[in-house]
Amino acid sequence: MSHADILAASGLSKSDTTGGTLAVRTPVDGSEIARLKVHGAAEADAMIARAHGAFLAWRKVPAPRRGEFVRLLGEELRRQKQALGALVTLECGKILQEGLGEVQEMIDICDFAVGLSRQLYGLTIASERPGHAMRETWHPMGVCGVITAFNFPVAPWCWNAALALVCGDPVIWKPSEKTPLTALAVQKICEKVRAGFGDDAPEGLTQVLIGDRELGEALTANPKVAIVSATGSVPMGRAVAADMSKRLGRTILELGGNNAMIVAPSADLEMALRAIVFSAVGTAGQRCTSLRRLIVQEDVYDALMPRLIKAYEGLPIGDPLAGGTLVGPLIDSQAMVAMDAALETAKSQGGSVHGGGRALADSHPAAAYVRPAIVEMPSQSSIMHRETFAPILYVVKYRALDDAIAMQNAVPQGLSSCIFSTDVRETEHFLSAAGSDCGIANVNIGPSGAEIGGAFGGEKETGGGRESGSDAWKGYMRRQTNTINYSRELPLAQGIRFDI
Ligand code: UN1
Repeated sequence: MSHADILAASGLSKSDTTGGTLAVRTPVDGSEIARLKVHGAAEADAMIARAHGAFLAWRKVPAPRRGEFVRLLGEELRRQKQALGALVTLECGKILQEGLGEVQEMIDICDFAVGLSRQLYGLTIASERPGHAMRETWHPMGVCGVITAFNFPVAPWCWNAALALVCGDPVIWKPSEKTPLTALAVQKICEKVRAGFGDDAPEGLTQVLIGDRELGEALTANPKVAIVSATGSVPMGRAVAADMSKRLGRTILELGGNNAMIVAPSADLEMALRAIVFSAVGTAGQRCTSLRRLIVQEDVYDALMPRLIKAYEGLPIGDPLAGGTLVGPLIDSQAMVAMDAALETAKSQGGSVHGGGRALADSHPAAAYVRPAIVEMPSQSSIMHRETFAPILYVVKYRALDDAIAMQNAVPQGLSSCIFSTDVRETEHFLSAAGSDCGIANVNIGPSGAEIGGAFGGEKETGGGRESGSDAWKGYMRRQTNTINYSRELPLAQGIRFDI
């Protein structure tokens, strides 16, 4: 399929993709595939006003009916999975299997949200006063702004949007400037669903803002945007948090990760090997959950490392749309420069590098294909405390498990983590309060590739937000405590007497 065919198959017309100033390039070969019109701050404010109007109507639509909208969205995504998955691959460079996986993640969270639309449960609470009842109810919160990153151009929008929509909140999406086409294609799907839904799905229920960070600032500045959920870099998250805190708005932040795997002496090394390779080189090391640090017990180090280095040497690097490719390109040449710089720093800190460097330079001179790198480090030096969005896997040895856990927790980020061990004492210790400090802690699987059923997010510089499954929906609603007096008396709480 040509690049133009992929655009057409995902419902984008010539007029959608031409005539603007924002150049969109595909990392597959570096060529320009679209020029999009960008929005300005005034248009952002108009969208917010429209979304707020939509909120006033949508909050009164019964939640299961709102769930029906998300059910239809999931159905349409099922129909368009192939086309949208290919567009994800074309626009961000992840291999087609992962592009399709991302759309599946959207479908999964839609299914989850449909069930949730009948389970937005509150509580009944025992009152200390006779003839009184207490309860806790959950109400729609307001407009939800969603800022997403290039590496997962569609799934994180859907984790937020599917929940926000059943919770009664319209959504304004500001995608990365590097991946706006997938957002436009998804918006077309939403509009199609809305057109077939009925009058109770208001105009402005879902909207897309195309442009740079100024538009993100339009969302954070406007008090009509009740929630801003942002996925991306730590500096971006700090800026969002600072702006939102000025007006005490709500944020959901999912920022950097610096995820580790501990390989213990009892580990099944064959399984560990497969998990390491998928989680370190999948999406060319550009997942926030990518494996970046491998902490290997010294007794199994020599059994594991030669096999790992050999597996890396055989990795098929190439066109992510072609079957058989496991490593696609980085998003752009800046990412390649950052990877080279990190490898140089690692060497200067005593690292010994296997792999790395540019690949396919002759056939794809305008793209950023790289060979994934393994770096054996003498200790966890400063470069290992940084998240470089590239396929670099740092490896260090440990002797005692507590040292490995301390090393794992010593970085500023706290998203995902895992241990490979068949010793239940070790695995339970790793999952205990004294173990991993991350939002995600796994046993005998890698740190990436989470299912939607669990809450997704992490601590420290990762931002503390939780999206997707479990009770993450509470982040999109406001909690109300109700006390109802059905007696003929007016007793005060805490036994206070106030007789007039
Ligand atoms: C991201 O990289 O921003 O757990 C999200 C995973 C995916 C989501 C990654 N389900 O790797």
